[in-house]
Amino acid sequence: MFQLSRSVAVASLVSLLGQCSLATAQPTSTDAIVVDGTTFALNGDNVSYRFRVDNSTGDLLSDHFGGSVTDPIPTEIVSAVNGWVGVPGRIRREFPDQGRGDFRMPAVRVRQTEGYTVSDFQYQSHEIKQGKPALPGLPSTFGNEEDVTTLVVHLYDQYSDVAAALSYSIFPKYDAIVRSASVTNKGKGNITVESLASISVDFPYEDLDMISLRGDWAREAHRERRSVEYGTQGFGSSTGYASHLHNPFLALVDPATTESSGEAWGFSLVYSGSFSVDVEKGSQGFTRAMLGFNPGQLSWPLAPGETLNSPECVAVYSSNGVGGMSRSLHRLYRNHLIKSKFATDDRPPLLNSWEGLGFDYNATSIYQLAQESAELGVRMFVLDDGWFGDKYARTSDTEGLGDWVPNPRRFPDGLADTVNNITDLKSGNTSTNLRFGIWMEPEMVNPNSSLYREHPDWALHAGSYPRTQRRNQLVLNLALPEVQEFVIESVSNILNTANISYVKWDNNRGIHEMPSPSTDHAYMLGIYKVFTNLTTQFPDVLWEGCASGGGRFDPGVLQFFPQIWASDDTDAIERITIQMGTSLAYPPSAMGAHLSAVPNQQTGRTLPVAFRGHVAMMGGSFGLELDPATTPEADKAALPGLIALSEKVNPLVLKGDMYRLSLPEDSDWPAVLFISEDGAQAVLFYFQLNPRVDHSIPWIRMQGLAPEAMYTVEGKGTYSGATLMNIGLQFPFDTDYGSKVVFFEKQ
Ligand SMILES: *[C@@H]1O[C@H](CO)[C@@H](O)[C@H](O)[C@H]1NC(C)=O
Ligand SMILES: *[C@@H]1O[C@H](CO)[C@@H](O)[C@H](O)[C@H]1NC(C)=O
Ligand SMILES: *[C@@H]1O[C@H](CO)[C@@H](O)[C@H](O)[C@H]1NC(C)=O
Ligand SMILES: *[C@@H]1O[C@H](CO)[C@@H](O)[C@H](O)[C@H]1NC(C)=O
Ligand SMILES: *[C@@H]1O[C@H](CO)[C@@H](O)[C@H](O)[C@H]1NC(C)=O
Ligand SMILES: *[C@@H]1O[C@H](CO)[C@@H](O)[C@H](O)[C@H]1NC(C)=O
Ligand SMILES: *[C@@H]1O[C@H](CO)[C@@H](O)[C@H](O)[C@H]1NC(C)=O
Ligand SMILES: *[C@@H]1O[C@H](CO)[C@@H](O)[C@H](O)[C@H]1NC(C)=O
Ligand SMILES: CC(=O)N[C@H]1CO[C@H](CO)[C@@H](O)[C@@H]1O
Repeated sequence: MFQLSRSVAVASLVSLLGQCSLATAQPTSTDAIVVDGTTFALNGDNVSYRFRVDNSTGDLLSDHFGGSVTDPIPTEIVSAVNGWVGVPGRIRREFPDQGRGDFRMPAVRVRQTEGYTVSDFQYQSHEIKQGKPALPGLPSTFGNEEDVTTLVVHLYDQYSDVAAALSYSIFPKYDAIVRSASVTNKGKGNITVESLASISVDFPYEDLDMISLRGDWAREAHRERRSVEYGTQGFGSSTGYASHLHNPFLALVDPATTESSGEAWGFSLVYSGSFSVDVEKGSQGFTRAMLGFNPGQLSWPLAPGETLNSPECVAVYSSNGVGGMSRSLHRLYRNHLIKSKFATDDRPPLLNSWEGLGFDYNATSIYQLAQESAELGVRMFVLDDGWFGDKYARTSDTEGLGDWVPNPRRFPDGLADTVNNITDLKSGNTSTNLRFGIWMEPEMVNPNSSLYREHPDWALHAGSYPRTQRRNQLVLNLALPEVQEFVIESVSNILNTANISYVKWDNNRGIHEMPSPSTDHAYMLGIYKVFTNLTTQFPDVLWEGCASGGGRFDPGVLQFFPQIWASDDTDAIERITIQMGTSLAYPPSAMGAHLSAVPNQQTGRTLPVAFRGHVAMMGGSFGLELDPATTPEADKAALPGLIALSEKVNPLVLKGDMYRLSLPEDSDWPAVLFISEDGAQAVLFYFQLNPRVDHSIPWIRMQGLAPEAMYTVEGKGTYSGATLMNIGLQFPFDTDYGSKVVFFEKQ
């Protein structure tokens, strides 16, 4: 029998239990990191994150993550212990461990040498570092001493001699806190880390909605909003990659939060492998949110002295709705995640050979296609799949992957000869040379290849279980140093043989059989090593990530590759949803988006060429996916103008702030406004999805403009920001699938 719960002040709880002191010390400064004894505050321009040590237990307790609070905060009152849930299950914790009365999901689970999974991590010390140290072997946000400050809290489990460290970095201008965790075996026996979250936040709120991005191949990043219910709910990936199925991103929002108002917390995991996102509303009414490794694919062995570092998770807070949350993430990622020199550099409009020629070409027909592309005004020609393999020539998807030598029959004079001829072509009517890009899929192997004949053990497998093929291919085990070397060498060789300015790095299947669960993370450490090597060796190459479309669209990849192909679905209507969804977490600069031939290869739909072009130019990397020789004349005639327009909007898309004015899931008239960093220019993208007969012409209201400033709107006149935001503008459409691109100039 239990007494009914009742609330007691901390003081009486302490006397009741004789063990639990929750009194708070009180930092009051607005410095980025304020420490008072063992009470910690991280302060951004508009965010505070506060936590403290419970001196009697050594546990780290959460106080606040939300709007700015720089004053002393009220002492927390904790409900008395009645029933089964112990004190650890009634408080908000920073690093919940397992086995001592907190029945919610643990952020860490260590199988100790003796086999049990209890642990007790207690505060030991802390340190503050100006700037932000890199995370060993893993991608991470970066910044100098003015941008970011880091607090590291060291914890120790004295019963098992296991140490943990929690790293908190604050980027004050972005209202972003970046968290990671590590576990070190300080004992004499082997232990296994069974789960480790990068971040775990306990919110004192019972009513929250969660927003995530779900999908599948060719329909990535569909926004899903649901209310957080009692118990656990979550999603993740066990594919070995971030995957199309769920993106490593979570937003928690107040149920009343909209695109432009209300509180929103965004969490984005800087990792490209299997992951787990869990949200749990516990019996006490708190909501725990956790992102990190997928515990089903970790079991990471730690010998004495070894450490496991979690990836880092970025957490941003905004009181300006989901849009405000996205813009914080966009700015942070543009300035402090993407390392490429092309992060905010104009991207060359390109033409990719795939939809035009597929596997069926030779040096002559490729050169011809490049010539036709150059005439249209593109700045880069990309040779897609089909150019490599000798004994097992890549002329279909049944062979050749792994044999990274140019096909001598298709390129009898060598690849360099073709590249030289193509880069001698002039783009459009300009004197600028065409650039050349190439497609590769370096992590894969076809059993029909010389590589596989020589090294069958390099493919991922589990003992004698059959090696499941997808698209006739297997995945190389990037956890092996010899495979890392092989990939570095294969790609370097190709890049050294010809003047190649761009690489599209594809990856067309998930991981099935693995030698052990920990291979999942070991693979990631391996591939990050390869990415680091190649992007350091070839900093002038523009790298684009791709994995059957958006199968690896994550912040880990963005560290190395400034752009990622958002989806194999190039249907412009589908793309509005996919690109707007992707923009929840990722800057538009990061999205590859192409105008493709009609009827669309995936949906069979035929859309006007302008509509296709306008949707594609909302992505940072614009291109064409068609064969000019078979493109209808009227469409072809429109292409030079659309390419030129894409170059005009590109700087705003790459560096501007994005406002999603209306969403395709809510409205027949989705719209996006990009505003330059200095606010001097803006460009509106406005679409009509379905034709409307005899319907009033809707008013589209802007956001993010200066109310007092005057703006000249192309073709409309000059209006104040207040008028444009509070009343808006009308744009009639006189055809099916209408689209408008409208420039604004601030006076
Ligand atoms: C907890 O311990 C730290 C370090 O000994 C001390 O600075 C701090 O004042 C203590 N806090 C409380 C609330 O007793
Ligand atoms: C710990 O693991 C290593 C490597 O797996 C093994 O060689 C060693 O014998 C193990 N040590 C103990 C004490 O079990
Ligand atoms: C290249 O292909 C075209 C058409 O597919 C063909 O006419 C031509 O003879 C081929 N050229 C070479 C060198 O194989
Ligand atoms: C190897 O390639 C041939 C075609 O050259 C194909 O028929 C066969 O299915 C391929 N084998 C595998 C294992 O993909
Ligand atoms: C490249 O140009 C040279 C010189 O004009 C020519 O001999 C060669 O055939 C061309 N190669 C290709 C693949 O177009
Ligand atoms: C090049 O100039 C010609 C003649 O003025 C024009 O028809 C064509 O569209 C131009 N090409 C591009 C890519 O601008
Ligand atoms: C490589 O091609 C680019 C674009 O055509 C050109 O600007 C550059 O000079 C070329 N570099 C070399 C070494 O030929
Ligand atoms: C890349 O890897 C190669 C092969 O291991 C090595 O020789 C080279 O030094 C590495 N380069 C960088 C920049 O890491
Ligand atoms: C949206 C919001 O509250 N913005 C504020 C963030 O903090 C800066 C500096 O403290 C203010 O100027 C903004 O108004």
